[in-house]
Amino acid sequence: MADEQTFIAIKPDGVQRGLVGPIISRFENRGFKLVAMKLTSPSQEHLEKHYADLATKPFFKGLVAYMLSGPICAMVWEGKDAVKTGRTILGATNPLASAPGTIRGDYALDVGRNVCHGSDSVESAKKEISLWFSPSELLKWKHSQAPWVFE
Ligand code: YYY
Ligand code: MG
Repeated sequence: MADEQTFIAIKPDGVQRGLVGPIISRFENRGFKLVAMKLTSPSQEHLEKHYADLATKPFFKGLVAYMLSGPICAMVWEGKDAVKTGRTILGATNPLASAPGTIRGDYALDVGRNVCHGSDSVESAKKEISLWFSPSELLKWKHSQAPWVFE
């Protein structure tokens, strides 16, 4: 599945803490291709839609407030097994359970400030990409390093 896409978003704490570059580097270094990216401050309604599956959770209100607290760097990354590998790069939801070497395991301590979002399935990646980006924002381009990354 060389062309699988996943939605990755650097949350407001990640942007404020200057982690945009280091997080992008992890996906670039692994061999993934960036197909869309924007710094954005979405509405409450948009964020409630993004986290609709969690609407009944006790932390939902705080989660939406946190996501509204500053700009978010929204991205789409493409490559082999991008969704599952993206989650591996991210680490566990609770940073205390995230292995060192993962984004959350290296940069976070608290579940409510876990720095970065990544789609949890191919189906949710499709939903999230279409919520955050219009089709024209997803660029089709040839990654010159692809033959050096893929057999
Ligand atoms: O996909 P992931 O971000 O790893 O976790 P989700 O279960 O989808 O929860 C989304 C988001 O909610 C999580 O990144 C932090 C926050 N959250 C929380 O504040 N407290 C919890 N007990 C669980 C999740
Ligand atoms: Mg999730």
